[in-house]
Amino acid sequence: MDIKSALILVDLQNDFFPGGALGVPGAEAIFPLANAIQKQFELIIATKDWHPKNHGSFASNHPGCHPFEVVELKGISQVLWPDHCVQKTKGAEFHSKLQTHKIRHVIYKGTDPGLDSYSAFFDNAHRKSTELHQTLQENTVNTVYIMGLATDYCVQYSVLDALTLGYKTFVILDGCFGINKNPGDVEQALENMKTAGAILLNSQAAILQKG
Ligand code: VGL
Ligand code: ZN
Repeated sequence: MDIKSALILVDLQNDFFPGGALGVPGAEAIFPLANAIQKQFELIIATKDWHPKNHGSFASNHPGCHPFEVVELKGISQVLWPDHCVQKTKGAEFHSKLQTHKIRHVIYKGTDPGLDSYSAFFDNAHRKSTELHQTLQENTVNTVYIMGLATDYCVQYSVLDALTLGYKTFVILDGCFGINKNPGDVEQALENMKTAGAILLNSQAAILQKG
């Protein structure tokens, strides 16, 4: 089978970088690598966490609750976050250090106020899908390289769904940074992805392999 691959850049938005509403420690180290690796790909897709102001994942929308507490939302467990990536705000924009001219599609997720969406493919209840799978199918992609933020949330769930949907899935390790709400979360996420069949590699190896 011919390999046709796509690069998926997950949530490289201001709010997920240090200084942002939900800054991931160390994440700014991603830029040299995110920009360099784009040269190896013809098809680059980026995702955006894109919440309405009244989003159910925001602690501010649950009176008496605080960020990082866990509640139930429509029957599923939900971590409450500080307000982040609110539609059309500066925090939801791509970071200015990210090269964006080669990004062909932007996939928006987390738009339903009642449901969160860590995965770039489906909401957390697997009720609705984004346009990502269809976009990949239209481009006859069978292999995805995934990197971005955060390892233990959106990267992990996007990778697991990509595998379930049948994509050969590479995770670019040095291109992922995690939140580690609980110590060990990132390690566990990497283990989960590996167990599900993802191939974990670093950016240099990905470049060599693709070059
Ligand atoms: C994310 C928490 C809340 C992510 C998005 O991009 O990993 N994490 N919303
Ligand atoms: Zn979010």
